[in-house]
Order: sequence, then structure tokens, then C-alpha cells
Amino acid sequence: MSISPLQKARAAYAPKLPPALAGGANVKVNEGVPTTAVADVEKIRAIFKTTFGSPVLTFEAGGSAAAKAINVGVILSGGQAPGGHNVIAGLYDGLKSLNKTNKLYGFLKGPDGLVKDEYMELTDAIIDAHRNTGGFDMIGSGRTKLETDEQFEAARRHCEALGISALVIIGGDDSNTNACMLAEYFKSHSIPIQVIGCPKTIDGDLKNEWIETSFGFDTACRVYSELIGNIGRDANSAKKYWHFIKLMGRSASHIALECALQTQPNIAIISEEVAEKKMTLGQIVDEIAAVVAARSAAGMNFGVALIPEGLIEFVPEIKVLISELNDLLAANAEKVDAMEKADKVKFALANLTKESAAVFATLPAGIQMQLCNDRDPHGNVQVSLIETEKMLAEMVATKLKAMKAEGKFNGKFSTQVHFFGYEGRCAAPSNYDADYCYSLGYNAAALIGAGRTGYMSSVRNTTKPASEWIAGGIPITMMMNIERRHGHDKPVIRKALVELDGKPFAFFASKRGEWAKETAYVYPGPIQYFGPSEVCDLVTKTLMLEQSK
Ligand code: FBP
Repeated sequence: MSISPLQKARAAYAPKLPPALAGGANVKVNEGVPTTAVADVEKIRAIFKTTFGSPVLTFEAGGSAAAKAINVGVILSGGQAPGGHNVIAGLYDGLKSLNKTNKLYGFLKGPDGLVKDEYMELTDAIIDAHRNTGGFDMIGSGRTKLETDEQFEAARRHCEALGISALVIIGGDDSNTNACMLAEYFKSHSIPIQVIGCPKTIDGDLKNEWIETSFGFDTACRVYSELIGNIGRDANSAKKYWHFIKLMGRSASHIALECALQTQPNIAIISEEVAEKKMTLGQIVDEIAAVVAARSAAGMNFGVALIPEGLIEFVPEIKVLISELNDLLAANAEKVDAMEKADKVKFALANLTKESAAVFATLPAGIQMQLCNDRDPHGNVQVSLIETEKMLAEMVATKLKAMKAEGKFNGKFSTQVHFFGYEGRCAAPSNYDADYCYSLGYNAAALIGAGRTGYMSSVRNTTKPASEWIAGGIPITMMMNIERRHGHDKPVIRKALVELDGKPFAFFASKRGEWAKETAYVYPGPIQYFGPSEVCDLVTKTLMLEQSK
């Protein structure tokens, strides 16, 4: 196989580890006090009868437990995030440090591999070929949810057949919730298989007091910020385009916020603020148009606007509209399916409530078509396919036309639209992610060695050098609450949205007025893997601000 010069050089990079793990994964375990849950304590306790209340663990170097040989399984779950391969490499090395004969099996294509018994044994050659690389292609990933007793039983059978006594599930909030359900199932049925989770997602929404960040967020934001910086420079060179850039992040706006902090665009919308202020789409459009007009009056008919992928679902009136459309089209599925595309739009306009029909009517024709035609197998609107960046660009153009007619805008408004998402998910991990991921995996081996289950691997204090990182384990039940999902109360890890009273947003809010008026773009450039520490060993602005006292 031919590999790039960078991949070759990068393969030799030795990720840093917290001091507790520097001598191997056989660690001394310090137990904190018993824990509870973030909310709905009694309900969580009742569901997780045997795993609830475990203590927070911190590790120190120098454990003395005798490590018998074990087999371990690992699964990548959900969307790709840079550094997944390093979690597996860290886990592999950590297991080998416990006992050279330990084996690691990778279940293929995500949780499906566990349920369908598709796996491969991971060897030195496979691991070495994937060290410090992006992607999940070593074993693949998938979005199957592990949640039924039948799946748990299949997991038991397939683990037992391979002699697996511990599973590591690398995933986001839902996957870790399911890891915890599986841990509870095994423990409550006296099945001796441990389950450990690792926090993954570029979206950055799996974090709390104990889990500082999900891996992949750092690298993905750096890739997007490089591109945004390049676009900003192009905009400032040609001075003729407004660039509307949608950024991935299914729900929370952490990516948009971090990229704004890194690049200082003229506009960055934060969905959580839109929801908090109950903003209408019209108000968002008005605000953007006001910035465009003000810059134009100052001779700058160009700019950069960042739009989070999840925005549309945070606009209260659009949320209602989508839910009505889902119900309306599902209730009339047969009739609607037989209609021409454009007739579906007419049907929606005629049958939505007055309020939603009015909102629907304000949307550009292309978006109306998308809302009525691009539907998932359950008949629901595929929100992630909606081209919000195009929609806003068109709506702002319409608004500016009206302003021109009133003499309130006298400039030019030409747009370019972009969507940055997939290009960031498989980038070679930054030093931060390479180190953090390797440590998370190695630490998962330490949790296994310590005989724990239902824990998430935790590496903290990561704004400091790795020599000060703190390794340990956090009971997953501690991060849970009950939420209503598809009409049922479910225990889930609470998703971390952008906190409007948090330091990252406060800093952004204090600067955005200036960034709107001026051209204050910052050009972060590409991720640096080699060179001076001040360009190679960066930490996200979000984390730096969150951790600042
Ligand atoms: P995870 O939460 O599984 O990490 O995935 C996040 C994400 O990258 C979102 O940002 C995006 O909305 C979604 O996955 C895209 O999913 P898909 O790969 O199925 O198109």
C-alpha cells in the first residue's frame, strides 16, 4: 500500500501519556465517594440497579494487581472523528502492557459487528499501520443502536465464543448510554463481561465536569478553521462575495463557536442563542442583512458568515413547522407519495396551521421542495439535508432588495455557499487529539485491568502539558438523566449544548460587534504536526476559555 510522506513520518509519532499511565496500564486506583446522576436520580438508580453509584476513579502509576491473560473487543460507533485509530492503538498497547498475551478483537462496521459476529483480531501490523491516522477504516463504524435484550444476548454469545471479558465502545452520548445499558445488563445477569466507554464526536457535545471534551472536536475544528481562514482571505482579496458557510454539528453549535473564536468571521450564528431568544427566521435574516448593509456602507461588499448545521431545529417556529409537516405528510402518506413534487408543496401550504403555513410561505421555493420531498424512511423531514446556508443567503438577498427599494441599502450582495463537515471528520489527528485519544484508549485498558464496568475513560487537565494530565474513570450513570425520546422516558447522557453563560460564548459575544464591522479575520492555516510547540500543541479556544479561572 502506498502512503503519503506525512503519514509515513506521522506513524513514528509517539503520543504522550498522563504520568499515571507512563509505566503501563497496571495502575493504583483511588476511589472517590459514591456518585449519583445529573438529574432524575431515583429513576436512574432504579434502571441501573447494579452499576449506579460507583465512585469516580483516579489513577496513579504503580499498580500491583496480577494480570491474567484476557481477550477484549472494541467497537467504533457513529460518525467518524479524528483519533479513533489512536484510541484503539492506545487500548492495544495498554492491554499488552498488562499482559503480553492479551488479545484485542475489533468488531466490524460498528455495533452491528458485535450483533452479527463480524470481527477481526487486531495485530501489531494492523495497529502499526493505523497509528496517528485519521478515519475509522481500520474496523469501520456504524450507527446501529445497541439497546434491545436480543442484541445484548447476541453480544454475550459472540463475546463468550471469543473468550472476550471486556468490551470498549468508542462513541458519542447515545453510544455511551447504550454501553452503560449493556454494562448493567451483563452485571445484573452475572455475565462476567466489563463494558467501558470512550467519548467520541466531532460535535463536541459529549462533555461535562469530568469529560473535558470529546475527541475529534479539536482536529475537525482546526480543519474547518483553516478553510474558513482561507475563504476569509479570499473574500478580503476579491472584495466581492459574502460567503455563507454551514458547519457540521447535528445539534449543538460548539463547532461553529470554536471556528468563530479561531477565525473571527463577520457573523456566526449560535443555535442555542436563537432558541433562548426565541428568534424567528425573519429576525435572523434581518440581523444578517443589517451587518451586510453596514459593511457595505463602509465600502465592504464582502464578508463571512458561519451557520451551524443544527440551526433550523433551534428556531422555534421552524421546529413547530417541521413537526406539523412530519405529522401531516405521515397521515396522508399514500396520497402525498402519488403527488408531483410541486403539488406536495401546495398540499402543505393548504393543510398546515395558519401560523406554520405563513412561516412555510416565507421559505425559498427550493427549501419548500426539500422539506416536502427529502424524507427519511420514517417519513420525517431530513433536517441535516436542508441547505440552511443557501436558504439564508437567498432570504438575505430578498431582504436587501426590499431595503434597496426603501433606500436603506445601496451596495452589492453576491454570495458563495459552502458546507464543511465530512472534510474534517477523518483528518489526521492533531497532536492534541493524537495524544488525548491514545491516552483515552490506554486508560480504558487500565479500567479493564482494574476490573471496572460501566465507566467512561476520562483524561483531564488537558489544557496543561501531558505530564499534568489526570487519568481515571467516570461512572456513566453519573452523566445521565431521563429524557423523552420517541414518546418514551429514556435514560440518556445529558447532551452538552453551548452554554450562553459560559466563557466561550461570553467571549464571542463581547467581540462579535467588532468582528462584524471590521475585517478582523484570523488565518489559522493547516494543522501543524511538526515544529515549535506553540504551533503544534494547541488546545481549542473553547477548552482554554472553559478552563480559565
Ligand atoms: P456522531 O455524533 O456520531 O459523532 O456524528 C456526528 C456527525 O458528524 C454530525 O456532526 C453530523 O450531523 C452527522 O454526524 C452526519 O452523519 P452521517 O455520517 O450519518 O451523514
